[in-house]
Amino acid sequence: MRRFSFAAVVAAILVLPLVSGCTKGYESQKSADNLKITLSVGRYPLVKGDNALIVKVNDAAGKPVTDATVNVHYFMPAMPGMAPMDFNTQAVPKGDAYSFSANIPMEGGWKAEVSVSRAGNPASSATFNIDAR
Ligand SMILES: [Cu+2]
Repeated sequence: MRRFSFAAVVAAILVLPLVSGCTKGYESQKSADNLKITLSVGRYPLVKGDNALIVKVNDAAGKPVTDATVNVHYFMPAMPGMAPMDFNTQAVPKGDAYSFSANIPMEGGWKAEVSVSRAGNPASSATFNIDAR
């Protein structure tokens, strides 16, 4: 019994990081003109199907920008035997941030170009690399 428990503990120690690695989130921040754009997702890598992502926008003073129009272009560049896959969606305000759903049809490397427009300003954009498995 004691031997079995020890084996179970060792197995848990070896397996837990692998399991948590699969559910660890993603967060990346990029500068775009005077703004900081942060893309995050709770479950990463993305999966085939629907994924809920969050965009945060902060101004030069670090204050959340909540009055912007946030468009997301997510795409998989052309690969041998596959035409490029392109999707556009508008993120909707959610608290101090914006949320959108990305429906991913294929595993692999994707890019998300996030464009932020504020009244009277040209759009600022940043591109993020995201993986789907
Ligand atoms: Cu592809």
